[in-house]
Amino acid sequence: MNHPQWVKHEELKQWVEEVAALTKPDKIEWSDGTKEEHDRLCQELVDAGTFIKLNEEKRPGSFACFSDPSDVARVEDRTYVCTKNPEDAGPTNNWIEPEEIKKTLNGLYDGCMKGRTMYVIPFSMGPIGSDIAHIGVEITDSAYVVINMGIMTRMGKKVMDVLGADGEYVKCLHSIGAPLAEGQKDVPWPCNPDTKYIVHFPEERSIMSYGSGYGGNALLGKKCFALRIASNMAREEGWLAEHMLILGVESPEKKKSYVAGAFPSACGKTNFAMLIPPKEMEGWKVTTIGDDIAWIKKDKDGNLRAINPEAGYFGVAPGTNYKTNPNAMESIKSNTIFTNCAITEDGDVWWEQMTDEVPENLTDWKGNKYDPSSGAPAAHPNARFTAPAAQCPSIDPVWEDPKGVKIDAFLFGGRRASGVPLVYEAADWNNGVYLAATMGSEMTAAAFGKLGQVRRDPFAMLPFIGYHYGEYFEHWLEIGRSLPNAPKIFSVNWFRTDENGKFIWPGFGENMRVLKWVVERAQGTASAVEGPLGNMPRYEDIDWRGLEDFTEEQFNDLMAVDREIWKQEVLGHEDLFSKLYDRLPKEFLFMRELLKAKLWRSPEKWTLK
Ligand code: O2Y
Ligand code: MN
Repeated sequence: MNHPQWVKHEELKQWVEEVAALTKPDKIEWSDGTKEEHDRLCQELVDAGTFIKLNEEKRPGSFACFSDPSDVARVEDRTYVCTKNPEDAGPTNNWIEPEEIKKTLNGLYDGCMKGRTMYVIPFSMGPIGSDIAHIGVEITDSAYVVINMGIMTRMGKKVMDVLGADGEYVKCLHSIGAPLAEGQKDVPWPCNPDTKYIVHFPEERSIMSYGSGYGGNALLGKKCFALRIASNMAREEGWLAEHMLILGVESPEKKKSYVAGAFPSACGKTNFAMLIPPKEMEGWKVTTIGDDIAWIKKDKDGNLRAINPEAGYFGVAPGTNYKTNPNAMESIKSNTIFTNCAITEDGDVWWEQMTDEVPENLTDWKGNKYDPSSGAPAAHPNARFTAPAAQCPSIDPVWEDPKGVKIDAFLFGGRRASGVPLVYEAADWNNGVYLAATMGSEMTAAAFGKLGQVRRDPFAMLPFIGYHYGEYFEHWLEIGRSLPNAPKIFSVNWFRTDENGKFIWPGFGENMRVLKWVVERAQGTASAVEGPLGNMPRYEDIDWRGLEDFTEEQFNDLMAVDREIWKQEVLGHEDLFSKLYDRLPKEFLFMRELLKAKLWRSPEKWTLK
């Protein structure tokens, strides 16, 4: 078999040949990551009816596409972590014995690329050559995947140059599971509507995905590698792979701090990562390092330094607009792939809440003329944009620094209508780990379970942790033990509601007020009082310039700790701990008792005043 002369890695060539022998593609292409390759594949996708070229004047270099209606999101119930010992995958992951699932998958892969091209994509998660970065190679039969991986990762020949003849890489095998028989006409979004598997083998650091062409199921660098496999690598090697945004906060005096924040899916992480402070908070600035994933390693001085392993945003389109996230809107002005958005009659895209008015004559995400009276949305609720991070106006000047940025604070936040204050600071690292381990979020329509019910989502990693949560908590405690100056840890909640179900906190850019207190706490310059959950800002500790109408009473309501709600909350912690008991750090049991004691000692409704 002929491989490009820039591929020097014999073991990789052998793997490619083995996969080709099994999947039987018509041809093989190594992805070199050039603009010529990108343009050629986009044109091929247009010719195949997969891509629709958008109006070059309105969205230069951009394309829209509609997925198969059966292939619109990550498939958590088809996602597996396959360790030799089922206990190692932990009770929160689906598990199948590795040899058994490989037999099943190899059966499915046999001939699955017939009639198609097999692409080999070398990619780097993180700036090429960074000590914090790692390399993967994805084999796929989807040109859509190649284009999206080209935006979301550093991809192509330059990665092979770093990998050399014997570098380590994560094997990522992906097939849409839709071979073409001789003469069979293709469809715009081929996939396997009946059989999907997203399978991880942490012990051999490899991934096998079958049947879906969508997002996290197919762009294997993202959730599969950068979280599920990388969380295992991180545990073994003493670092952290987290479902976290990373942002920079610059003060008027130009002092820069960096904050990493974990929020469950669908909690507005991209909006927060690209926040624009209120104009009255003159001189304060937020810059973006990443909106979804952080890889964090300890440097020689004992600081935690983080990179964004990704190079693009795979953001949710519906709800994104010039009020909620102007930086995202600017990021997607060009060179963007839109999946499952509606298309306007003049060749642009649209989605719910992009504008107040619904444009006339839309084509909806199923490719039909949109009927606004139908009650159905024009764009799928999980419609996405894939855009280069470099196009974001708030991108931090050092976002590609191979050394990463020093993390000064961690934030953990869920969607909680009641009980959880706007912000509080954990007393120390261990209490912060407890806080993050017990965080929960209320179900939105997009998530599983009953609307409004709290789903425990420790560290916002529930769908992404690649091993047993008990060991993951222990790993976080262990990291803290070796830090001379550990970042402070905070809980935040933008979603508390009043008795009419209305959000009390305005959110979006106003979250800057909380961020300012957080970074000043990290620097040791802001005040706080000790509440039952941790250290809390008083009204006078927050900068209210431009939001003077927000009263002290409203703020105290946002910060109140209601003992009855917390009784339930602590029962939720107990539930979680009993599921993880075997491998749970036993300190947690004492920390829970201490929390109970603090709550029982406080008034029924603890308030700041
Ligand atoms: O539905 C998908 O395939 C994507 S899910 C996703 C995409 C970008 C960032 N975060 C998420 C998530 O589910 O947390
Ligand atoms: Mn995410």
